[in-house]
Amino acid sequence: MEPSTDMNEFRYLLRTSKNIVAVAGAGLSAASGIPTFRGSGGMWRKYNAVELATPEGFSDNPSLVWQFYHYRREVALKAAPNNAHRALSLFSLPSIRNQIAPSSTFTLVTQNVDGLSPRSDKEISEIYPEALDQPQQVQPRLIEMHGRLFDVLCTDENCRHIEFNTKSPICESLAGTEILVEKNTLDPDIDIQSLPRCSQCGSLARPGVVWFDEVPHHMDVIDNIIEQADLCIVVGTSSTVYPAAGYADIVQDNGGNVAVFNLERSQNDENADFLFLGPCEETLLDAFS
Ligand code: BJW
Ligand code: ZN
Repeated sequence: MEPSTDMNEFRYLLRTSKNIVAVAGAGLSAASGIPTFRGSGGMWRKYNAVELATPEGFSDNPSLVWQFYHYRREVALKAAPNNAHRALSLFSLPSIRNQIAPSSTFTLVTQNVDGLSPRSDKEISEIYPEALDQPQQVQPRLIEMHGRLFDVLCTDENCRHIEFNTKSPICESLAGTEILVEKNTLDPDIDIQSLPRCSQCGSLARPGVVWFDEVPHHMDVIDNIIEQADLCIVVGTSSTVYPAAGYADIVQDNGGNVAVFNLERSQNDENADFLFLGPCEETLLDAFS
């Protein structure tokens, strides 16, 4: 059966669901000017994912990888949350959610590393300070499963110090190299000693993001949330990268429902119960209204 596109029917489902999870991807931040990975204009069309987003790529050439992540940090620092982030942040406030989905829990599991969802949560909480008085749910509001662009992680196994660092540029040797990234002419020879170093032990540091073949963060917590969920809202992801790509199936296998919000058709969306094609910064606002 084709997925329903009836927004009123979806709003009724929201109202009657008890454990709601949203699984988000790069499309959530597209309207903020953050490039996606796949599809037209996607970063993996222009840059080599194996060179730039694997542990082997980093050990082969940390200079290339740091330039790529320095560029990504600079783009994210200049960006601001959009209406899709805000719609999810508002929905994550119990006082607001109660009017749309009474007595429910909600967690946003995002694959994005750009920090825009936590920034949006903070901004919305400042607008609705009374929401903080509401009884808090046990589950976290937000999980950044692929790490954070602004975490800097020590590569020394015995140290593993991690630091949240929004310095721009992160170090002098990377200053201005964002132009090289845009031209796709990265410099493979920046001296390793002048790349970001651990503030505790001085070893080479790496971006605190989850690369291919690495285990995403908070897997136990996420697995539990997915097992409990009776509604999975899939937002702006191509649903090609596991384990996130498998969450909708698990919820459906457990008898729950799946609603996909994407600009265009995505992997496996024919099996969804609801499909809302269009920019999520518009469709999500409509869904939660
Ligand atoms: C809009 C929009 C708008 C645009 N509105 N929509 C073979 C088969 C199956 C699995 C594997 C396999 N070989 C290897 C694997 C595992 C591998 C994997 O899945 N590979 C696939 C490519 C096949 N996965 C891993 O290695 C993961 N780890 C793992 O599996 O560990 C084992 C383990 C797991 C669990 C327990 C125990 C052990 C790690 C994956 C790490 C992915 N890392 C990256 C980089 C992160 C850092 C960084 O940002 O640089 O994560 S890659 C990249 O892809 C990034 C993203 O988070 C991720 C997903 O991409 P996303 O978000 O879906 O973006 P796009 O561009 O693909 O899609 C955007 C969508 O938005 C499109 O659909 C647009 O239409 C839409 N859109 N504008 C709404 N306005
Ligand atoms: Zn260290």
